[in-house]
Amino acid sequence: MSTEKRNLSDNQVKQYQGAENWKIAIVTADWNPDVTYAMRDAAINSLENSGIKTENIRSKSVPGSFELVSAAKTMADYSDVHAVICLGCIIQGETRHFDFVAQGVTDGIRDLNTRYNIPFIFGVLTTSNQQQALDRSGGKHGNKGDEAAAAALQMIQLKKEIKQGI
Ligand code: DLZ
Repeated sequence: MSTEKRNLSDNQVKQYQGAENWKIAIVTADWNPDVTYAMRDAAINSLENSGIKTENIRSKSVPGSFELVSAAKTMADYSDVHAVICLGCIIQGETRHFDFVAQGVTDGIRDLNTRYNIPFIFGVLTTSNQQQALDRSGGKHGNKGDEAAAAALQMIQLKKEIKQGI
């Protein structure tokens, strides 16, 4: 499935009323740091451009993508963030490890979204090689960190509107 025409990184930065009070957590996997840190930096930049205060962005690292779920859950349990952005990059290797890590983090983030009333954003690349990952973390396919930030803000707004009956 091509994302060329649906690249959220191309979208203009959106502003939301009250966003200066929104708190966002970012959890980033240390595996493939050239990719994941570039996504994290882009996400932070996007959030700030949308009016999120720097002090309201809480950024933490985990060893690998598999640990994203646990850290995201702890963020939800022990902080007052309005959304958790999970960033990782899983690159296909010679063994089936890729499948297990990718399945685990996908299922885990999906489950968090159904169990908690804040959004957990799936910003995990699953690619065949490093070039594909670089293309999506500041390369020709944009930066998925931007997209994750945009998705977080849109979901916070959506949940607010639903709660207010709008
Ligand atoms: C072990 C492993 C491997 C082989 N590949 C990746 C990867 O491509 N991307 C990633 O984020 N993490 C990888 N990991 C580490 C696991 O996510 C996890 O940190 C370890 O299995 C320890 O639980």
